[in-house]
Amino acid sequence: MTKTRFVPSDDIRSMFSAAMSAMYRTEVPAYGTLMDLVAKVNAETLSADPKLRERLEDTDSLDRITEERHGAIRLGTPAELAMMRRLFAVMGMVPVGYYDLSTAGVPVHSTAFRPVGEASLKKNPFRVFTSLLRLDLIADEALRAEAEATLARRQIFTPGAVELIEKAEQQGGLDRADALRFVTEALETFRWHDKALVSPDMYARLHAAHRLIADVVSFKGPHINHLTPRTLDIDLVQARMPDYGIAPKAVVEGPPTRKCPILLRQTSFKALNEPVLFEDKDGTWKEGSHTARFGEIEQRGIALTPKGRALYDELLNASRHLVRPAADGSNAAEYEKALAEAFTPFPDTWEAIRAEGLGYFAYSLTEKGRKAKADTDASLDALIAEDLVQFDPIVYEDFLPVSAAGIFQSNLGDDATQEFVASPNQQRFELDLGAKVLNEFDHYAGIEQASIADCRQMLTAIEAAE
Ligand code: OOG
Ligand code: NI
Repeated sequence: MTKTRFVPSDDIRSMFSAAMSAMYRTEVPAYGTLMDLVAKVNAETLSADPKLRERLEDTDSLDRITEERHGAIRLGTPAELAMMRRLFAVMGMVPVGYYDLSTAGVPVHSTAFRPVGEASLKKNPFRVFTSLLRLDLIADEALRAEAEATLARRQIFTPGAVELIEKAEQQGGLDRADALRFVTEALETFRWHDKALVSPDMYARLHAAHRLIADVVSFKGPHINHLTPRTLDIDLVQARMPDYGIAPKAVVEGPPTRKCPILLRQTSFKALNEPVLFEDKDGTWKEGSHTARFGEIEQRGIALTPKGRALYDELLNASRHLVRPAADGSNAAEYEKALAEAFTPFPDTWEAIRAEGLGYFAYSLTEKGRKAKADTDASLDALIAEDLVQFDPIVYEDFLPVSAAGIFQSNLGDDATQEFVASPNQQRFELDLGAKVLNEFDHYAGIEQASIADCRQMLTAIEAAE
């Protein structure tokens, strides 16, 4: 009997993200324009900075630099979330991190499904920020019940997708024909539907309760609401968007521009108003519209330790006490200035970030370290001081709740700000998900520890060989 060959899950993810990108460019032409702008800025940045080009050639595949890094969806029920976890697992994506966005006025909590190993991230870094609607935060009980009933009637996965998810789980993978079919079937879930599930009247009521509730409850499925390529110069793309006929959100989310980038900076173009048909009680279709889909860009920096993250949160808060970014962009320059000033206490050299224990680093032997006989009992600092060991920042692969809320707000319409009582409920989320989420700090600490252990092992091997 010949053994079936399974397609590696990393390859299925690559196939899927390429298919999603093609679909989204067709559905949202402005996104294609953004992609072109990003490719242009990346090419310019690389030709102006040969050192950066060299470094990226060593660490990333340069030809895929503008490929999407993430997308986002919003789900309506625990059952949808649980099945989504199983769907992403087929593509080697697992839930990492828990984000409570209720504090920021958005009635959802979220995780990111993403690949975790270095090889998998390199092969294809695609991840999906996935939110679950929290109807428990909606005060109007009648509306909540109506929303629940509407959500209970929809089936967001095709029978083919479910069948292939089960098959992958039973067999431990999918062969080529099944993998291709899986990608096609899975893609259906993320497609845009211009015929709503609800009447114009119900849409209006959901919308009045919160725009996000209307976005989740009114449609047949959780349309992908944005895709996000990586840019090498986010400030430049932000500045040039208007030249390309697309309206950027007011400010770039996250930390200010720095020499040593930390965490994640993001910006987007504003969501488009798209025509939608709503079925009235008499069975006729009424024209209306809905605003949900946009395009985003991201630039990533070093993953911070809990200490570094606490400092980041404190400084970001401090800056927002000084200037709160206005949705219309009227105080954008003032906000940028306040943000940059607020962040002066955050060291801006890799040496200082490391010395103060603010960021995670991957350690490796230097040229000298690979040859020299070292004192294997020496401390890490001593090995670095002797130029035997070097360190490189570990890239932050996750998300930031305050930034995510800023992205949500700007594409839900900027007047949508609403207060909710902060109520993180990771336990409930994990129960609904059917699994625990990976703690991102533990994950980065593990990568750092493993790199140190590797260095020590190699030094010991060199010593033994002498
Ligand atoms: C998700 C917003 C969060 C990000 O990049 O922080 C996000 C959404 O709007 O559904 O994608
Ligand atoms: Ni995003």
